Amino acid sequence: MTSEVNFDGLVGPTHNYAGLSFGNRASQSNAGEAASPRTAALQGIAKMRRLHSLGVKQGVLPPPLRPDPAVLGSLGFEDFSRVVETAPQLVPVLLSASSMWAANAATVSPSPDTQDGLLHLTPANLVSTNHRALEPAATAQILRAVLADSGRFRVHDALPSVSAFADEGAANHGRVAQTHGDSGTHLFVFGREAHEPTISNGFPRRQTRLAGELIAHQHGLDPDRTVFVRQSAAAIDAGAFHNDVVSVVNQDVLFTHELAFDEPTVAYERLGCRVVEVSEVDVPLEDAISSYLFNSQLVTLPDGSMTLVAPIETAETASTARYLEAAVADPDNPIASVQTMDLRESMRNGGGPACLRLRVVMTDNELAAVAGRAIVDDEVLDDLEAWVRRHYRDALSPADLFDPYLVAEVKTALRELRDLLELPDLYPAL
Ligand code: SUG
Repeated sequence: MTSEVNFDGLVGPTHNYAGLSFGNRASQSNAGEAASPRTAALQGIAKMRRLHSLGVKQGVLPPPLRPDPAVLGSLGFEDFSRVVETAPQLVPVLLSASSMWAANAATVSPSPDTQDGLLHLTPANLVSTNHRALEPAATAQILRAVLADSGRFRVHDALPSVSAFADEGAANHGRVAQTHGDSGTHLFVFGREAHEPTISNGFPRRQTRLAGELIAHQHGLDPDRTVFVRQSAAAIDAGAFHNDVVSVVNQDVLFTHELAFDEPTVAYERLGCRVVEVSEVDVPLEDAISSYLFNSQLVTLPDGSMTLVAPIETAETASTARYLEAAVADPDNPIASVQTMDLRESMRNGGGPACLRLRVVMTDNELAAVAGRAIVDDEVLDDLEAWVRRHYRDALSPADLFDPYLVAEVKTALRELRDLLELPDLYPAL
């Protein structure tokens, strides 16, 4: 059997609102507020538990060590306290917990689609934002610790960190397949060509077409089964800094806002899938982006029906609440049910349910080869919850990032997490 596993990024102990992401409206508008790492992590674990209880396979990707000792070294610092004293503007950048948004961890090509029959992953270089550009090496290390079986999994290095190869991972990628086990068609969404500027007037275009083309080639995908589509300028400039803010694919269904793509009809035809298109009249782009309707997880349940795991904000926004009520009542709409989740801590930094997870389609043998306790059940989730309650602060303001005890607390917590998850190779520097 083949199934889709949702690997969620576990929120790290330094979760905070530093306003680091230009073009991400939530990150900008909540800058400077106090965050609650504990609440954020518990909200994330509650989502994993909901998916698991629905019968959907669930995995976890642990947070990287922050600050990253290799990054500190490359900046010429032996000790983080020197950064605090001499380069305070780098403190939020070096302590960001942004790897929690696992949709940006990597692009994934499952084994039915690749030439060599391996499951391929390429960590995203995330070069478009300073704080996220520091993630890829640690992400590769974590993916290699979790997917250690080199006879089945191939974790590449990220593309070089230059603007022409700007890559944001699975957040701009979708896989269309009749069932998860069938071979798929890969949708690569880009905001610009490699030679075009990142910003013309509006917000940054974080993904190039070239990055997707290189990854498709690296993974050995069939060129006839890859589709490259430009994200609409309207969507990016309204705040859809990743395509997964305005559309989502599950199996043979594309759930999308009508303004998501530059040439939507061409895209739909090339994908050849069922399209559930939501009009601007029914849900204005503005509402779609503030509620994160399309940043929901569209998942197939064991009975074959599809459910939408949506942020609670979709129930609080009139147009999206109305849309979802009608969708569930409509027998022709594949969304048969909706689960709303409170993920406000992550949402306030621009991360909804779909941002928090990396989808990996796996055969049973691949699933069995996942290392340690990274495939979770209630017992692992209970252990993670207790671990969060032991180690995470209830509140963290930007000023608290300068607290000399914070870094020591992170180290103690992550050492314990490594043992809890039985993943000895997670943090070579610890
Ligand atoms: O890259 N926010 C993330 C949110 C990522 C959401 N992911 C997807 N849509 N798949 C980003 O903009 C904010 C951090 C801060 O401001 O402190 C941040 O990095």
